[in-house]
Amino acid sequence: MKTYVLSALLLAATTTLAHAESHAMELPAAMEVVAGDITLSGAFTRATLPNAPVAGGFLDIVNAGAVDDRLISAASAISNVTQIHTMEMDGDVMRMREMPDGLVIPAGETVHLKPGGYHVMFMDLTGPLIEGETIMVRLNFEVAGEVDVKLPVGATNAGAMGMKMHDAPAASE
Ligand SMILES: [Cu+2]
Repeated sequence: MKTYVLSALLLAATTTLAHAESHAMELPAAMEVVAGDITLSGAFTRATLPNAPVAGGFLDIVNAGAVDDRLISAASAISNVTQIHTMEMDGDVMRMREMPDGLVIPAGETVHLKPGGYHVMFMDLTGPLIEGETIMVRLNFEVAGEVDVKLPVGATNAGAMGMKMHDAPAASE
């Protein structure tokens, strides 16, 4: 709390700061969705700039079960192609890549889909994503089956990395 107040005084860009300070973003409260042993929470996406061809979807996936599950695919009306992506180093460059076999959600573990890491990739968008709106995404799990989740659309930098913000708060004016 103290940190928050201090930072709020220092920064005009309190929106970004709030993301760094708390998982409870100022987005409409992301609903928790339970399907069998799988629980989805903290889902969000980001507003797109005009004519942006792609957007990312982020959420936390908990597998409380005794067997591994796998996020096989995703689909949404906002994109003609939707893939599950990972980020990996290609030489000195971080690139994203489709995971053709999907993303394993190990038994008893939580997998975070977040900016800079695993994400749902919305490609060939059918329209812009507008901050404050909500999009629907259908996730298809090997064990838990199809699960629909709402992704509130945050700012273009929603969920920007907290660590970075903490390390260099002055950099964001
Ligand atoms: Cu991607």
